[in-house]
Amino acid sequence: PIGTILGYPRIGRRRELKKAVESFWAGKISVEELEATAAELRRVTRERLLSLGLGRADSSIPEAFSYYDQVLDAAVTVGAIPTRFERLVKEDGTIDLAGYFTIARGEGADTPAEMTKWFDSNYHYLVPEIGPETKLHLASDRLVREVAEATASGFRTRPVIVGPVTLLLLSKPSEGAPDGFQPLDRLDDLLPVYAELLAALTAVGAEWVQLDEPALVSESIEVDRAVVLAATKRAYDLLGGAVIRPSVFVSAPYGSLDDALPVLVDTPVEAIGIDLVKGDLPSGISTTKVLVGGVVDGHNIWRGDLEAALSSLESLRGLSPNVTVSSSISLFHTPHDVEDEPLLDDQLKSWLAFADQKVGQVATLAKGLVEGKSAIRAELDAASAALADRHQAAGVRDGAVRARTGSLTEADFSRGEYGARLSAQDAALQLPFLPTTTIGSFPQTGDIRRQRAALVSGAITDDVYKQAMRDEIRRVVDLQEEIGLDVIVHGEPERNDMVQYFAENLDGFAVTQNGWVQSYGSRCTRPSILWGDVSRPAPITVEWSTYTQSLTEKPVKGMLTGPVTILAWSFVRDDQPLRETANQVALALRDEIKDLESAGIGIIQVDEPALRELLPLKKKDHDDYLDWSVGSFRLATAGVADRTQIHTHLCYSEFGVVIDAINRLDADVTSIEAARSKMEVVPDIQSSGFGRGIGPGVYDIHSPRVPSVDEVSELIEIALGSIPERQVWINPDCGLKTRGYDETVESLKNILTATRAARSRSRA
Ligand code: THG
Ligand code: ZN
Repeated sequence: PIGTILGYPRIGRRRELKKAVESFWAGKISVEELEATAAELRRVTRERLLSLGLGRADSSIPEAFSYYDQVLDAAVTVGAIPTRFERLVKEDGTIDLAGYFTIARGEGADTPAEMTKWFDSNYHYLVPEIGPETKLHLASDRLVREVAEATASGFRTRPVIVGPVTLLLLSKPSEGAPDGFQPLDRLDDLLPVYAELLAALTAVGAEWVQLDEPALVSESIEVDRAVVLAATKRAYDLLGGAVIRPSVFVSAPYGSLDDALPVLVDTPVEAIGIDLVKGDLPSGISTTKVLVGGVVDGHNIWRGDLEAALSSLESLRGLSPNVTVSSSISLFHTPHDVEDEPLLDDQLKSWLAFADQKVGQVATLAKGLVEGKSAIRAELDAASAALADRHQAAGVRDGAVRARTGSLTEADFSRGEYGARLSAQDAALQLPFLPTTTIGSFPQTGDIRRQRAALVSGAITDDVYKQAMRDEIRRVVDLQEEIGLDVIVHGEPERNDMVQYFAENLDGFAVTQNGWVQSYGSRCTRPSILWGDVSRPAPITVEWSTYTQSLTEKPVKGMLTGPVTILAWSFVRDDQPLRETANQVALALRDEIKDLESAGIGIIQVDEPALRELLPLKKKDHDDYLDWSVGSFRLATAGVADRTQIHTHLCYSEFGVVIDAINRLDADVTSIEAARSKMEVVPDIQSSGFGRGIGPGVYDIHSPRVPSVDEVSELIEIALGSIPERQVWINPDCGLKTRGYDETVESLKNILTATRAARSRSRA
């Protein structure tokens, strides 16, 4: 094929897959009904991709469906089933759909596979567990059946599966694996399984197969690079040497292949995918293999510069006479269709390309490659005109905003010395030893969601909605008082999502109606679109926080989402450095923080759960990232008086790499996720010289389990064992939004009981 995409959204334009999967889990539909819905989605996807310009019979349409996660799919396909779930493998060695979901979701005491971030996207995959004992074999023919299904309906599609090297590099050693074992040690046992799969795919009509090897572009893989390259060579020499197989297309999305490119060129594979958006144009290569140039950006929703994309492809022709065009990465990180957004401003829409529009761009570029530039002149001109329009449009550049970011000085990024802040805060806040608080959100009940839906549909007025939220806040405050928490939150009932809420209240952002993107499993988010210079037309949270403070004598903590997280969980503009965008958001938040302070709010939390998430894949980019990300947090928070206490919250584990950065945020109090790992991170925090307040979570909110008083006491003791007690705060791991009230109340009561006991032990 001359044009293709590496993958397409699987969740459905109306999240049909999410709804069907969740109905199946709830026992409301049968497995047959679920499979029928999934088959219909695949059919609709093939027909749609055909109508958008991909080919029916040329293998340009990817067969890249997943019920939950593509890494779990690959693991299950090759029999990499965690030991604790071996009972799910049936006598004939296969595992069915129910078993597949059980690995993803856990069952009873058997915890689900761990979830972690997929490269530099906002998607999370399930971590396979592989040990010397793992019985690698073809355990699922799902992909084979899907290709057969396509063939039967008159399509020749290209099956997509995570490749063997990436599968092993993303796996962790199984629980019983001996010290020093690495999943990659099993490569030679895994390759025959892939070879068998390739033969089976050939038998049902596949002429090409796509093996995704994004791990080859990442430096965050802990295995030695020389070992990775040797494994790559071995894997593709062997698979390339298989007698019965489709043509092999190895794709390497999310960055530059660097030294892995010559290695792949030196194997018998037929095509290599090169990400020309995140990665650089390779040099020093000359080959007759098909080079698939990923020039249509799958990371964002911009229509982009089509003319530049075509030039990149032409440059690629300097390396190989056989050049094909594709998306840079799978399109499953973008929503389905801009045309599905009737409420979005028409001018903004003309600058955007969601998955369907990006497929159209691929088709256009493919035509340009074959017929020459003149054949697509009109499309190139239209794209350039949209880009020019975007460049000069009102709101994209705002003189006042730019004047402000342009005149920042070092002093704008720094607060006073911590010792003075600590004394001022102790005097102002009068908190007890081991102060207790929550991360900010309380359970989002069905009633709260119904009120918001009623507001959006116009069934209730703004006033009625606000009153309902105030009533909810009063209940949440009373509850915290009754439980005995020291720092009170309002519970965030008025927020749909911690990023979208701010996007809706800041200039420079747009939000979508149907722009869902899969986050993990059946869970989706609707990233906001940050399209222009950011400013704050009016205070956002001040009214809610002051109302809350009017209900209690205890200090109320104002709650904001930090600049890095707002950027990380939105589609951000690509026409200026992230640093500039981050500083604009930071200044809007700085104004909000000043207003909260002036309104008498003495504690303000600025959440940055995504600080670790946005860390670039290549080490050479780390320093610059940490510099602007930490800088933007400091810019947001450094405008307050010494007496005002700034909190931050981080989650999603893996603090190691960013621990210095957390320290440099200079927050007075930092709460982090720690309960699940039994405070594993605490000694690290301590040895990094962290001298300010720290609240390692004592309640794992990801599980409905209520921790006992003893359990919480034990975690508190671990924290007190390595952190000077003056610094320790007591709080849950994360917000309580996804929990129910019963377990929340019981857990918080246990936390308070354990805290009181620790207080009296320490005093004694
Ligand atoms: N907000 C935003 N992005 C995020 C998170 C967030 N990205 C990373 C992380 N958190 C992802 N985690 C989740 C957790 C829950 C859900 C989605 C991503 C979730 N979504 C609802 C669903 O799919 O049913 C829909 C939510 C809604 O109605 O708005 O539960 O917290 N922006
Ligand atoms: Zn959290």
